[in-house]
This record gives sequence, C-alpha cells and structure tokens, in this order.
Amino acid sequence: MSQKSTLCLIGLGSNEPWGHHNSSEILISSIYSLRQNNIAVLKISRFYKTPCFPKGLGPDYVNAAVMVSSQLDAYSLLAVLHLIEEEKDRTRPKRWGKRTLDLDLLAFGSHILPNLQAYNKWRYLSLDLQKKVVPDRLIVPHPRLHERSFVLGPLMDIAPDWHHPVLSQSVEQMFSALGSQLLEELLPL
Ligand code: A4P
Ligand code: MG
Repeated sequence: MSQKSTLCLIGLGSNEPWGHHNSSEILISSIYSLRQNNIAVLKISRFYKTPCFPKGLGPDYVNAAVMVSSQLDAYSLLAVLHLIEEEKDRTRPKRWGKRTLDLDLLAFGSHILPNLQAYNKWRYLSLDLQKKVVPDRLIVPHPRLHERSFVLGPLMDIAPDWHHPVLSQSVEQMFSALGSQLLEELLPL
C-alpha cells in the first residue's frame, strides 16, 4: 500500500563557507542530498543575499527555500535535515552563530506541531528570550517564518498561496505586511 505524501516547505540558509565551498554551493549540494534521501524536490526558489539577523551578529547569509514532497513523518524529515546539516559540518557553538548550513522545516502541509499551545509559546517569545533559548522539539510552522523577509522572500517564489494554518494568511499576505526596510534587504543572486 502506498504511503501518503505531504507537501513541505524547507528554508535553507548559510553564512559560513564549508572547505572551499561557498554558501551558494552548500545550498545546491544540500538540495542534491535531499534528492538522494528520496525526498522529491518539486520547486526551488531563487537564492538571495540577506544581512544577518540580528544585525551585526555575523556575515551576510545566502537564503533559499524548496518545496518537497515526502512520505516521511515530520520528525523523520527533520532528522534527515539534521543529517544533511551534519554532512556540511554544521556546528552549534552558540545561538544564531555562524553556520555552514541551516535547514528549517518551515511547513509540513497545514499541520501544527506538536500542538497550537506549543506553537504559540514559541511564537510569542520575546526577542531577548529568542536569543537565549532553543526549542528542544520540533515546532511547525517555524514560529518566526511570518516575520522574516529572508524566509518569506524565497517562499514568494515557490509557494505564494500556501496558507499559514495558525495565522490564516497566505505567504503573499504575510510578505506584503513586512516593512519596506525588510523587503529592501532581499538581494536576488
Ligand atoms: N527545531 C524546532 N522546530 C524546528 C523547525 N521547524 N525546523 C529545533 C528546524 N528545527 C527546528 O535549531 C535549534 C533547535 O530547533 C533544533 O534542536 C531543532 O530540532 P538549530 O538549527 O540547531 O538552531 P538555529 O538554526 O539557531 O535555530 P532556528 O530556530 O532555526 O533559528 P532561527 O530563529 O531560524 O535563526 N539571518 C539571515 N539573514 N538568514 C538566516 O537564515 N537564520 C538564523 C537562524 C538567524 N539569522 C539569520 C538566519
Ligand atoms: Mg535551524
């Protein structure tokens, strides 16, 4: 019996080279790794140069997003993303530190995981606490996706009509709600 596939959105970011590979090459290679792990990559956004958030904490990023279809459950998919990050020697010395590769599970269909209460806890965390604490379990949709141009810009390329299951807004609506300063920070490569 065939298993159900889920459409998922994954955010990709890098602001540190890996060996002689630059950030764009790392992202391309990680998309290839998704395919090697039997994850069907359906759409790939443009790549964007974006200033590090929070400002001044590190070098500029290259950001992108992909739409995939997978038969894995969300937790197994996240485990694959972590494996691919490890392939690129991703380390986690400090919160929001420089990284060769960050793969975030932005959306898993229209699921809210593990539940609305946990999602809201992370969504309403103050910026000060966001800098200090890291979720110890999967939170989906990614609790910051709706406020970040470096996430919504790439998503506009591949999934402008995806609806946020908690905010009930499309990517296009969330993108339009960003301030002009955030929009100016997106530089397509
Ligand atoms: N985790 C929970 N939910 C998720 C999810 N939906 N996707 C857990 C991925 N991971 C999730 O993640 C920390 C923990 O969150 C892990 O145990 C994971 O299981 P991490 O990847 O180790 O650390 P992180 O990347 O610092 O955390 P996170 O939440 O991805 O960070 P942010 O808030 O996304 O910030 N500036 C620019 N311009 N571009 C960027 O891409 N990225 C960050 C990372 C900061 N500034 C940036 C960018
Ligand atoms: Mg991450």
